[in-house]
Amino acid sequence: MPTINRIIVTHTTSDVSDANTDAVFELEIERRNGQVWELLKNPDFPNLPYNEREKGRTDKYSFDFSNDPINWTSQTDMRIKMRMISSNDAWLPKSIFVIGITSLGSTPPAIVLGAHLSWPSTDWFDRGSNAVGPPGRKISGFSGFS
Ligand SMILES: [Ca+2]
Ligand SMILES: [Ca+2]
Repeated sequence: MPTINRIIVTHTTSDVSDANTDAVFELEIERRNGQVWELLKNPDFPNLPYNEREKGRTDKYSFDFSNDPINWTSQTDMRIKMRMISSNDAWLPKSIFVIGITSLGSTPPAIVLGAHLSWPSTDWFDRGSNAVGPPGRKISGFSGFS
């Protein structure tokens, strides 16, 4: 199984009304232990030098785990979530891709951890009392190939 030194997340925000947000997000990497999902890492998404998650715009994030690489055991026993941790300003993506970069010289050099070509238009991220969706959603795995 691959050892992952870096994770790249690329997402595009939907064009629909209020899809944009200025909220802060974290990445959550979890491993299944029996019936329980254990949190391994939860780094904040880095701040990019412009206004992120605006309508129709694509944002790219890189998470460096080279000091403590991730042993990616399988797609069924590992998962990656994205969680809104500030604001009540809902966000709706229209695509999300998650790439794992393995250690230098290893084969394969990268693996696709998540591919959501058409993120479901109902699957908002949100927080607060009138939230239109949960703050955290799984972004690993595969969906929406149409
Ligand atoms: Ca919004
Ligand atoms: Ca924004």
